[in-house]
Amino acid sequence: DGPSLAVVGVTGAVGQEFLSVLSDRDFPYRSIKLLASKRSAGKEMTFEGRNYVVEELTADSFDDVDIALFSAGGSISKQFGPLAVEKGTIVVDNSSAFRMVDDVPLVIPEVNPDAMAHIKLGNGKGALIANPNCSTIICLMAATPLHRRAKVTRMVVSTYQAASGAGAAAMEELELQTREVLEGKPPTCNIFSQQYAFNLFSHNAPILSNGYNEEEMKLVKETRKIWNDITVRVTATCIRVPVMRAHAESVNLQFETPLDEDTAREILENAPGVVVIDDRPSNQFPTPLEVSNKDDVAVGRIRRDVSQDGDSGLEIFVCGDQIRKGAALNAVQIAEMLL
Ligand code: 2RA
Repeated sequence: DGPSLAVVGVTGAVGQEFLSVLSDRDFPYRSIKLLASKRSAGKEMTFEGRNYVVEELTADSFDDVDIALFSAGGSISKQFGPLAVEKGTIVVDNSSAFRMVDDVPLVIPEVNPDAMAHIKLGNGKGALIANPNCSTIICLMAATPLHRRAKVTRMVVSTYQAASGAGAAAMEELELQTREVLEGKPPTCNIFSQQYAFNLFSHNAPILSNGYNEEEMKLVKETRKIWNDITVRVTATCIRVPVMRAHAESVNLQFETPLDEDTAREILENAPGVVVIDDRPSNQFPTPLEVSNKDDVAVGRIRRDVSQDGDSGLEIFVCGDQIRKGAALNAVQIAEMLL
């Protein structure tokens, strides 16, 4: 038993991870529709021992759907999300299309579940809930427990973002380029305009008039919305690095009230969805490979910020799987809150 589901963008990296997470967590559903573009319609997929044929996404796809998980890009979400809501579907949208719309909850279940408390399944009323950007989710899973205790007044984030954030094709290109470079061949650059293997570059998102790119401003704006705090000062530098599927982020926090590193470590050790990897003697700290394909976000390098007076500043280093907790797991957890 359970709700009827639809997965929109099922052939993409996040779409496939939706299915993995739904299965891993035994999400209850009475039916599931696999939806994709015309190009992918007709493909056969096996899910939980049953064979499905991918259907083309149309305006009529949501007639009998209770919950739809979207990850097919902003334009598809804009075109079909509102149509699904009109049919009474609750849409959990992984795109950036609606994240900053005032009455659309932007939710990390461990962080701000109350933001979607008014949305109920089964009353025939559709709704739209936005999944935050992956680098925002990963950062705030660690920063929020500390914020709740000592109120963050300023957050400086430097991200080291994996290929998966640019899609499955970017992951394939990273692998191809790595082979090519090792074989002394010129790298194939289709997804990115420059060599990615053995290199790193400023995130590929468009640069805005203030010199920040869209990825950086997502972190700034989404943090303020999720924390419901327009006073917190946030700045970010987002970099694409040659790593497959997990983001790493260096986070500097300034607090309104002092927070010493031991207390911070204790808070993080008790934080939901967070694991502390902070072994100074053996220099063992979070790595993208360690967190890949896992649910938890790992945090380490927990230390007082020596550039600040007393315990008003803290440095941490966070790693999280971009496709899982950064996208699919977070969205499925949102859907679980509707059950
Ligand atoms: C990235 N945050 O990593 C984006 C994916 N949504 O490029």
